[in-house]
Amino acid sequence: MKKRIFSGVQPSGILTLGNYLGAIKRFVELQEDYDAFYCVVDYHAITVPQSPESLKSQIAHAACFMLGAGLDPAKMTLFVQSDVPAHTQLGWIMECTATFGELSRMTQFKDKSQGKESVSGGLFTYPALMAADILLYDTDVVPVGEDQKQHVELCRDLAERFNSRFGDVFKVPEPLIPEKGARIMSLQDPHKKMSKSDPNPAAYISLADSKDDIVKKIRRAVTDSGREVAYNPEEKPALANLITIYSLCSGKPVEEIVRAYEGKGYADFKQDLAEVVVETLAPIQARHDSLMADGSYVDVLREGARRAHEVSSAVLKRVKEAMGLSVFVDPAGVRI
Ligand code: ATP
Ligand code: LTN
Repeated sequence: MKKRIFSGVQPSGILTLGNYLGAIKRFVELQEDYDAFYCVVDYHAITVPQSPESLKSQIAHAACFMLGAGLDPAKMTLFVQSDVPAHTQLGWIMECTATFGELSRMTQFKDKSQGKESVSGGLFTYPALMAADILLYDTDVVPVGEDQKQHVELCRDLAERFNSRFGDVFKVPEPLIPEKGARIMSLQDPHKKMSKSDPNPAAYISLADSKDDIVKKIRRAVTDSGREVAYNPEEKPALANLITIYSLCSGKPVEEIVRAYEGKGYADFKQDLAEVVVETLAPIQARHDSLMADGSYVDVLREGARRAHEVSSAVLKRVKEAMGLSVFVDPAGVRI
Protein backbone atom coordinates (compact mmCIF):
# COMPACT_ATOMS: atom_id res chain seq x y z
CA MET A 1 0.00 0.00 0.00
CA LYS A 2 1.16 3.54 -0.75
CA LYS A 3 2.26 5.69 2.15
CA ARG A 4 0.05 8.64 2.98
CA ILE A 5 1.21 12.25 2.82
CA PHE A 6 -0.62 15.34 4.00
CA SER A 7 0.25 19.01 3.63
CA GLY A 8 -1.48 22.36 3.85
CA VAL A 9 -1.20 25.76 2.23
CA GLN A 10 -2.75 28.88 3.73
CA PRO A 11 -4.94 31.08 1.53
CA SER A 12 -3.59 34.12 3.38
CA GLY A 13 -2.67 35.88 0.12
CA ILE A 14 -1.68 34.86 -3.39
CA LEU A 15 0.89 32.05 -3.34
CA THR A 16 4.51 33.04 -3.82
CA LEU A 17 7.47 31.61 -5.65
CA GLY A 18 8.66 30.49 -2.16
CA ASN A 19 5.50 28.39 -1.73
CA TYR A 20 5.98 26.94 -5.19
CA LEU A 21 9.68 26.07 -4.91
CA GLY A 22 9.56 25.06 -1.23
CA ALA A 23 6.33 23.08 -1.26
CA ILE A 24 4.01 22.82 -4.27
CA LYS A 25 6.61 21.73 -6.81
CA ARG A 26 7.34 18.78 -4.53
CA PHE A 27 3.66 18.08 -3.91
CA VAL A 28 3.43 17.47 -7.65
CA GLU A 29 6.36 15.03 -7.62
CA LEU A 30 5.12 13.23 -4.51
CA GLN A 31 1.61 12.59 -5.84
CA GLU A 32 3.14 9.92 -8.09
CA ASP A 33 4.37 7.69 -5.27
CA TYR A 34 2.20 8.55 -2.28
CA ASP A 35 -1.47 8.62 -1.39
CA ALA A 36 -1.54 12.41 -1.13
CA PHE A 37 -3.98 14.73 0.64
CA TYR A 38 -3.42 18.44 0.08
CA CYS A 39 -5.47 21.01 1.93
CA VAL A 40 -6.17 24.71 1.50
CA VAL A 41 -6.12 25.55 5.20
CA ASP A 42 -8.54 28.45 5.43
CA TYR A 43 -9.08 28.08 9.20
CA HIS A 44 -5.37 28.75 9.59
CA ALA A 45 -5.62 31.85 7.41
CA ILE A 46 -8.25 33.44 9.71
CA THR A 47 -5.79 33.51 12.62
CA VAL A 48 -5.18 37.00 11.22
CA PRO A 49 -8.06 39.18 9.93
CA GLN A 50 -9.26 38.42 6.38
CA SER A 51 -12.09 40.12 4.53
CA PRO A 52 -14.77 37.65 3.32
CA GLU A 53 -14.37 38.72 -0.33
CA SER A 54 -10.61 38.36 -0.42
CA LEU A 55 -10.63 35.12 1.57
CA LYS A 56 -13.05 33.58 -0.91
CA SER A 57 -10.97 34.62 -3.88
CA GLN A 58 -7.66 33.61 -2.24
CA ILE A 59 -9.04 30.10 -1.61
CA ALA A 60 -10.03 29.79 -5.28
CA HIS A 61 -6.66 31.14 -6.47
CA ALA A 62 -4.74 28.81 -4.14
CA ALA A 63 -6.64 25.78 -5.47
CA CYS A 64 -6.17 26.86 -9.11
CA PHE A 65 -2.45 27.57 -8.68
CA MET A 66 -1.96 24.18 -7.03
CA LEU A 67 -3.83 22.43 -9.84
CA GLY A 68 -2.11 24.69 -12.39
CA ALA A 69 1.28 23.63 -10.99
CA GLY A 70 0.43 20.03 -11.85
CA LEU A 71 -1.60 18.49 -9.03
CA ASP A 72 -3.82 15.94 -10.71
CA PRO A 73 -7.27 15.12 -9.25
CA ALA A 74 -6.90 11.56 -10.53
CA LYS A 75 -3.77 11.10 -8.42
CA MET A 76 -4.32 13.10 -5.24
CA THR A 77 -7.02 14.64 -3.07
CA LEU A 78 -7.28 18.43 -2.90
CA PHE A 79 -9.80 20.01 -0.52
CA VAL A 80 -10.61 23.05 1.58
CA GLN A 81 -10.23 22.66 5.35
CA SER A 82 -13.49 24.37 6.33
CA ASP A 83 -15.45 21.92 4.13
CA VAL A 84 -14.44 19.03 6.38
CA PRO A 85 -15.82 19.25 9.94
CA ALA A 86 -13.40 16.84 11.63
CA HIS A 87 -10.56 19.42 11.49
CA THR A 88 -11.98 21.84 14.04
CA GLN A 89 -13.27 18.96 16.16
CA LEU A 90 -9.91 17.26 16.49
CA GLY A 91 -8.31 20.73 16.64
CA TRP A 92 -10.01 21.32 19.99
CA ILE A 93 -8.89 17.95 21.32
CA MET A 94 -5.30 18.73 20.27
CA GLU A 95 -5.51 22.14 21.98
CA CYS A 96 -6.35 20.25 25.14
CA THR A 97 -3.43 17.87 24.54
CA ALA A 98 -0.82 20.60 23.96
CA THR A 99 0.49 22.60 26.90
CA PHE A 100 0.66 26.37 27.16
CA GLY A 101 4.44 26.10 27.48
CA GLU A 102 4.77 24.11 24.27
CA LEU A 103 2.64 26.53 22.29
CA SER A 104 4.59 29.48 23.76
CA ARG A 105 7.82 28.07 22.32
CA MET A 106 6.62 28.11 18.70
CA THR A 107 8.81 30.55 16.81
CA GLN A 108 6.22 31.27 14.11
CA PHE A 109 3.89 32.61 16.80
CA LYS A 110 6.67 34.79 18.17
CA ASP A 111 7.45 36.13 14.67
CA LYS A 112 3.85 36.74 13.67
CA SER A 113 2.75 38.32 16.96
CA GLN A 114 5.78 40.57 17.35
CA GLY A 115 4.94 44.24 17.40
CA LYS A 116 1.16 43.63 17.04
CA GLU A 117 -1.17 45.33 19.47
CA SER A 118 -3.83 42.66 19.26
CA VAL A 119 -3.27 39.00 18.43
CA SER A 120 -6.01 36.35 18.15
CA GLY A 121 -6.13 33.32 20.44
CA GLY A 122 -6.15 31.22 17.28
CA LEU A 123 -2.74 32.48 16.21
CA PHE A 124 -1.41 31.06 19.48
CA THR A 125 -3.22 27.69 19.35
CA TYR A 126 -2.80 27.24 15.59
CA PRO A 127 -0.11 24.50 15.82
CA ALA A 128 -2.67 22.30 17.62
CA LEU A 129 -5.05 22.68 14.65
CA MET A 130 -2.17 21.87 12.31
CA ALA A 131 -1.47 18.71 14.33
CA ALA A 132 -5.13 17.75 13.96
CA ASP A 133 -4.96 18.32 10.17
CA ILE A 134 -2.10 15.87 9.92
CA LEU A 135 -3.28 13.22 12.40
CA LEU A 136 -6.77 12.94 10.88
CA TYR A 137 -5.35 11.21 7.81
CA ASP A 138 -3.09 8.61 9.48
CA THR A 139 -0.32 10.51 7.75
CA ASP A 140 3.11 8.93 7.31
CA VAL A 141 4.96 11.91 5.84
CA VAL A 142 4.44 15.70 5.93
CA PRO A 143 6.27 17.59 3.15
CA VAL A 144 6.85 21.19 4.29
CA GLY A 145 9.37 24.03 4.10
CA GLU A 146 11.92 24.53 6.87
CA ASP A 147 9.68 27.04 8.70
CA GLN A 148 7.18 24.29 9.55
CA LYS A 149 9.60 21.77 11.03
CA GLN A 150 8.93 22.86 14.60
CA HIS A 151 5.16 22.48 14.11
CA VAL A 152 5.52 18.96 12.71
CA GLU A 153 7.73 18.05 15.64
CA LEU A 154 5.06 19.34 18.03
CA CYS A 155 2.51 17.22 16.14
CA ARG A 156 4.67 14.15 16.75
CA ASP A 157 4.96 14.97 20.46
CA LEU A 158 1.19 15.43 20.77
CA ALA A 159 0.48 12.17 18.96
CA GLU A 160 2.89 10.28 21.21
CA ARG A 161 1.44 11.88 24.35
CA PHE A 162 -2.09 11.07 23.26
CA ASN A 163 -1.15 7.48 22.43
CA SER A 164 0.52 6.97 25.78
CA ARG A 165 -2.65 8.11 27.57
CA PHE A 166 -5.33 6.56 25.39
CA GLY A 167 -3.75 3.67 23.48
CA ASP A 168 -2.40 3.33 19.99
CA VAL A 169 -4.75 5.79 18.27
CA PHE A 170 -2.54 8.00 16.09
CA LYS A 171 0.09 7.24 13.52
CA VAL A 172 3.15 9.37 14.33
CA PRO A 173 4.19 11.28 11.16
CA GLU A 174 7.63 12.30 9.87
CA PRO A 175 8.46 15.71 8.35
CA LEU A 176 9.96 15.78 4.85
CA ILE A 177 12.03 18.92 4.27
CA PRO A 178 13.66 19.53 0.88
CA GLU A 179 17.44 19.80 0.76
CA LYS A 180 17.27 22.74 -1.61
CA GLY A 181 14.63 25.48 -1.60
CA ALA A 182 13.35 24.74 1.89
CA ARG A 183 13.68 28.41 2.66
CA ILE A 184 13.42 30.90 -0.18
CA MET A 185 14.21 34.32 1.23
CA SER A 186 12.64 37.75 0.80
CA LEU A 187 13.95 39.73 -2.18
CA GLN A 188 14.27 42.76 0.09
CA ASP A 189 15.80 41.16 3.18
CA PRO A 190 17.76 37.92 2.81
CA HIS A 191 17.37 37.19 6.52
CA LYS A 192 13.57 36.95 6.30
CA LYS A 193 11.70 34.19 4.46
CA MET A 194 9.73 35.10 1.37
CA SER A 195 6.17 35.35 2.64
CA LYS A 196 2.87 36.06 0.91
CA SER A 197 1.71 38.16 3.83
CA ASP A 198 4.72 40.47 3.69
CA PRO A 199 3.36 44.05 3.61
CA ASN A 200 5.94 44.95 0.94
CA PRO A 201 5.04 43.28 -2.39
CA ALA A 202 8.58 43.91 -3.65
CA ALA A 203 9.74 41.28 -1.14
CA TYR A 204 8.07 38.39 -2.93
CA ILE A 205 7.23 37.13 -6.39
CA SER A 206 3.59 36.20 -6.45
CA LEU A 207 2.51 33.37 -8.74
CA ALA A 208 0.10 35.92 -10.26
CA ASP A 209 2.80 38.50 -11.08
CA SER A 210 3.03 39.66 -14.68
CA LYS A 211 6.24 39.44 -16.67
CA ASP A 212 6.85 43.15 -16.04
CA ASP A 213 6.35 42.78 -12.29
CA ILE A 214 8.78 39.86 -12.18
CA VAL A 215 11.44 41.72 -14.17
CA LYS A 216 11.08 44.81 -11.96
CA LYS A 217 11.11 42.90 -8.67
CA ILE A 218 14.20 40.93 -9.63
CA ARG A 219 15.98 44.03 -10.91
CA ARG A 220 15.26 45.75 -7.58
CA ALA A 221 16.08 42.73 -5.42
CA VAL A 222 18.79 43.57 -2.91
CA THR A 223 22.20 42.14 -3.68
CA ASP A 224 25.32 42.07 -1.63
CA SER A 225 28.38 44.25 -2.07
CA GLY A 226 30.85 43.30 -4.78
CA ARG A 227 30.23 42.57 -8.44
CA GLU A 228 31.03 38.92 -8.85
CA VAL A 229 28.29 36.27 -9.15
CA ALA A 230 29.46 33.82 -6.46
CA TYR A 231 27.49 31.41 -4.27
CA ASN A 232 28.29 32.17 -0.66
CA PRO A 233 25.23 31.93 1.64
CA GLU A 234 27.11 33.34 4.67
CA GLU A 235 28.78 36.33 3.10
CA LYS A 236 26.41 36.94 0.19
CA PRO A 237 23.01 35.65 1.38
CA ALA A 238 20.94 37.80 -1.00
CA LEU A 239 22.82 36.64 -4.08
CA ALA A 240 22.86 33.03 -2.84
CA ASN A 241 19.07 33.19 -2.59
CA LEU A 242 18.78 34.43 -6.18
CA ILE A 243 21.14 31.70 -7.40
CA THR A 244 19.05 29.08 -5.55
CA ILE A 245 15.91 30.38 -7.25
CA TYR A 246 17.69 30.25 -10.62
CA SER A 247 18.86 26.71 -9.96
CA LEU A 248 15.46 25.41 -8.85
CA CYS A 249 13.60 27.06 -11.73
CA SER A 250 16.08 26.03 -14.44
CA GLY A 251 17.10 22.64 -13.04
CA LYS A 252 20.76 23.66 -13.48
CA PRO A 253 23.22 22.99 -10.65
CA VAL A 254 24.49 26.03 -8.72
CA GLU A 255 28.11 25.50 -9.89
CA GLU A 256 27.07 25.59 -13.54
CA ILE A 257 25.22 28.86 -13.01
CA VAL A 258 28.15 30.47 -11.20
CA ARG A 259 30.50 29.36 -13.99
CA ALA A 260 28.23 30.78 -16.68
CA TYR A 261 28.43 34.25 -15.08
CA GLU A 262 32.18 34.40 -14.56
CA GLY A 263 33.37 37.82 -15.65
CA LYS A 264 29.80 39.12 -15.94
CA GLY A 265 28.03 41.37 -13.42
CA TYR A 266 24.83 41.23 -11.40
CA ALA A 267 22.81 42.98 -14.09
CA ASP A 268 23.26 40.20 -16.67
CA PHE A 269 22.55 37.57 -14.07
CA LYS A 270 19.37 39.28 -12.89
CA GLN A 271 18.10 39.76 -16.41
CA ASP A 272 18.48 36.04 -17.16
CA LEU A 273 17.05 35.07 -13.78
CA ALA A 274 13.91 37.09 -14.51
CA GLU A 275 13.55 35.24 -17.79
CA VAL A 276 13.93 31.85 -16.12
CA VAL A 277 11.30 32.72 -13.50
CA VAL A 278 8.89 34.05 -16.13
CA GLU A 279 9.29 30.83 -18.14
CA THR A 280 8.70 28.71 -15.04
CA LEU A 281 5.53 30.52 -14.06
CA ALA A 282 3.98 31.07 -17.51
CA PRO A 283 2.49 27.56 -17.97
CA ILE A 284 1.26 27.50 -14.36
CA GLN A 285 -0.40 30.87 -14.82
CA ALA A 286 -2.03 29.81 -18.08
CA ARG A 287 -3.55 26.70 -16.48
CA HIS A 288 -4.57 28.69 -13.40
CA ASP A 289 -6.36 31.23 -15.58
CA SER A 290 -8.29 28.63 -17.51
CA LEU A 291 -9.31 26.76 -14.33
CA MET A 292 -10.53 30.01 -12.77
CA ALA A 293 -12.46 30.84 -15.94
CA ASP A 294 -14.21 27.49 -16.39
CA GLY A 295 -14.84 26.94 -12.68
CA SER A 296 -13.92 23.24 -12.90
CA TYR A 297 -11.86 23.51 -9.70
CA VAL A 298 -15.12 23.57 -7.72
CA ASP A 299 -15.88 19.98 -8.72
CA VAL A 300 -12.34 18.97 -7.76
CA LEU A 301 -12.76 20.55 -4.32
CA ARG A 302 -16.19 18.97 -3.83
CA GLU A 303 -14.89 15.49 -4.60
CA GLY A 304 -11.80 16.21 -2.48
CA ALA A 305 -13.94 17.21 0.52
CA ARG A 306 -15.98 14.04 0.13
CA ARG A 307 -12.89 11.82 0.20
CA ALA A 308 -11.29 13.81 3.03
CA HIS A 309 -14.48 13.55 5.09
CA GLU A 310 -14.59 9.81 4.60
CA VAL A 311 -11.06 9.28 5.93
CA SER A 312 -11.07 11.95 8.66
CA SER A 313 -14.46 11.10 10.17
CA ALA A 314 -13.35 7.50 10.72
CA VAL A 315 -10.18 8.64 12.49
CA LEU A 316 -12.11 11.16 14.59
CA LYS A 317 -14.54 8.44 15.66
CA ARG A 318 -11.59 6.32 16.80
CA VAL A 319 -10.18 9.25 18.78
CA LYS A 320 -13.45 10.09 20.51
CA GLU A 321 -14.11 6.49 21.44
CA ALA A 322 -10.64 6.17 22.94
CA MET A 323 -11.27 9.27 25.06
CA GLY A 324 -14.77 8.44 26.23
CA LEU A 325 -16.40 11.15 24.10
CA SER A 326 -19.54 10.67 21.97
CA VAL A 327 -20.08 7.20 23.31
CA PHE A 328 -23.88 7.20 23.42
CA VAL A 329 -24.80 8.36 19.94
CA ASP A 330 -23.08 7.55 16.65
CA PRO A 331 -21.40 10.85 15.73
CA ALA A 332 -21.93 10.21 12.03
CA GLY A 333 -25.66 9.83 12.69
CA VAL A 334 -25.81 13.11 14.59
CA ARG A 335 -23.95 15.06 11.93
CA ILE A 336 -26.32 14.00 9.17
P1 ATP B 1 2.19 33.40 5.35
O1 ATP B 1 3.06 34.32 4.58
O2 ATP B 1 0.75 33.82 5.37
O3 ATP B 1 2.73 33.01 6.68
P2 ATP B 1 3.36 31.24 4.05
O4 ATP B 1 3.46 31.45 2.58
O5 ATP B 1 4.54 31.42 4.89
O6 ATP B 1 2.17 32.10 4.54
P3 ATP B 1 1.89 28.71 3.76
O7 ATP B 1 1.11 29.18 2.64
O8 ATP B 1 1.07 28.06 4.79
O9 ATP B 1 2.82 29.81 4.46
O10 ATP B 1 3.00 27.71 3.27
C1 ATP B 1 2.73 26.62 2.44
C2 ATP B 1 3.99 25.82 2.28
O11 ATP B 1 4.99 26.63 1.67
C3 ATP B 1 4.57 25.34 3.61
O12 ATP B 1 5.03 24.01 3.44
C4 ATP B 1 5.73 26.26 3.86
O13 ATP B 1 6.74 25.64 4.61
C5 ATP B 1 6.19 26.55 2.45
N1 ATP B 1 6.85 27.86 2.36
C6 ATP B 1 6.30 29.05 2.69
N2 ATP B 1 7.17 30.05 2.47
C7 ATP B 1 8.30 29.45 2.00
C8 ATP B 1 9.58 29.94 1.59
N3 ATP B 1 9.86 31.24 1.63
N4 ATP B 1 10.50 29.06 1.15
C9 ATP B 1 10.22 27.73 1.10
N5 ATP B 1 9.05 27.21 1.47
C10 ATP B 1 8.09 28.05 1.92
N1 LTN C 1 1.16 25.82 9.22
C1 LTN C 1 1.42 25.67 7.82
C2 LTN C 1 0.19 25.34 7.03
C3 LTN C 1 -0.44 24.07 7.50
C4 LTN C 1 0.08 22.76 7.30
C5 LTN C 1 -0.89 21.90 7.90
C6 LTN C 1 1.21 22.24 6.68
C7 LTN C 1 -1.58 23.95 8.19
N2 LTN C 1 -1.87 22.68 8.43
C8 LTN C 1 -0.68 20.54 7.92
C9 LTN C 1 1.40 20.85 6.71
C10 LTN C 1 0.45 20.01 7.32
C11 LTN C 1 2.07 26.94 7.31
O1 LTN C 1 1.89 27.99 7.87
N3 LTN C 1 2.79 26.84 6.25
